[in-house]
Amino acid sequence: MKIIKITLIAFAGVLLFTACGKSTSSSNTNNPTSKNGDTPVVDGSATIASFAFSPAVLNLKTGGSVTWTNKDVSTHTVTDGSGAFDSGNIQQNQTYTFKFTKAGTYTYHCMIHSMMVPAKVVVTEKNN
Ligand SMILES: [Cu+2]
Repeated sequence: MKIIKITLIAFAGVLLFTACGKSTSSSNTNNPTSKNGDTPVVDGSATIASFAFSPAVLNLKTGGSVTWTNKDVSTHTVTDGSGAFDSGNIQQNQTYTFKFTKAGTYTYHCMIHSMMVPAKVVVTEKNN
């Protein structure tokens, strides 16, 4: 009887482990790598390459600037959805820099390519 119980517990353990493993890997897929991690930076940089903004989320402190570099042959723009900033056309290897003085979440996109996935700059107060 004792052996059966142990076997059942071990089996349940394997099931739990499998479930945990699955949920961990799926959450990784939903959260693409962020070069800057979760720690807000004073000044940040981002790239536009292969029709994608990277990192997808950039954490910044107020007063900090972000410089975007276009690594594609194609022209792109860095355009905030609520009009806070708009780079205009950025040619290959050109950069655009914007200084963020107000805290908030800025979701930006490319005006030329509607299929490009929007990215975010999350700005928090410097004193926090
Ligand atoms: Cu574009």
